[in-house]
Amino acid sequence: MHTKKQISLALIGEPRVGKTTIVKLLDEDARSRGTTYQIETEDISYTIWELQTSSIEPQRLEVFATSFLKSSPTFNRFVIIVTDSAIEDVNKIKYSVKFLRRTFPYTRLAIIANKQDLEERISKRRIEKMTKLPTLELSAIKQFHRGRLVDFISYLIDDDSGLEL
Ligand SMILES: Nc1nc2c(ncn2[C@@H]2O[C@H](COP(=O)(O)OP(=O)(O)OP(=O)(O)O)[C@@H](O)[C@H]2O)c(=O)[nH]1
Ligand SMILES: [Mg+2]
Repeated sequence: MHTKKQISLALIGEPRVGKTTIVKLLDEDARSRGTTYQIETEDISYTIWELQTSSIEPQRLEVFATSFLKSSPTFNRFVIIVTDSAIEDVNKIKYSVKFLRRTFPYTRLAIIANKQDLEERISKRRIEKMTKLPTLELSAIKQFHRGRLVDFISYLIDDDSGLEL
C-alpha cells in the first residue's frame, strides 16, 4: 500500500507579518480546517499550523505545542518563524529562537524574512548570522516568489516537496 509522507509546518510570528499570505502563496485553495490548513500533493500531505506570537499566553502555547508535537512525526515537523524583516521584529527573534527550541524539542527551525519588497528590511545574511538558522528572503504578495518558497521547503524537508506547479 502507498502511504503518503506526513509533513507538519508551523508558521509562527507576530500579527500581520504575512503567515496566511505564505500559506496562500503555496496553495491559494489551501483548505482551512479550523487552526490548520491542509495541502495535498501526490506523495506528501502537508498540515500547516498558524500561530500568532503576540496572542501567546503560556497556556495557549502549551496547548498549541502539545497538539503540534502529538500530531506530527518527529522528523517530519518544522517550525518556521515568520518576520516582516523590520528591525523591531527581527530583534525579537533571538529571544524567540531560544524559547521555541525549548518548547519544540527535536524540531527543525527556520526563518522566513518576509516583506522584502518594503523599505529598510533586514537581510537573510544578517538574520542567519544572528540566529544560525536557514533563512529565506521572501515577498509573499508576489506570485513569482512562489518558486523560492517551494525550493526552500524542499531544502528543509530534504526531499522533493511535490509543490511545483
Ligand atoms: N508589502 C508586503 N505586504 C505583505 C507581504 N506579505 C503579506 N503582506 C500583507 O500583510 C498583511 C498581513 O498579511 P497576513 O498574511 O494576513 O498576515 P498574518 O501573519 O497571517 O496575520 P495574522 O493572522 O493577523 O497574525 C496583508 O495585508 C498582506 O497582504 C509582503 O511580502 N509584502
Ligand atoms: Mg493570518
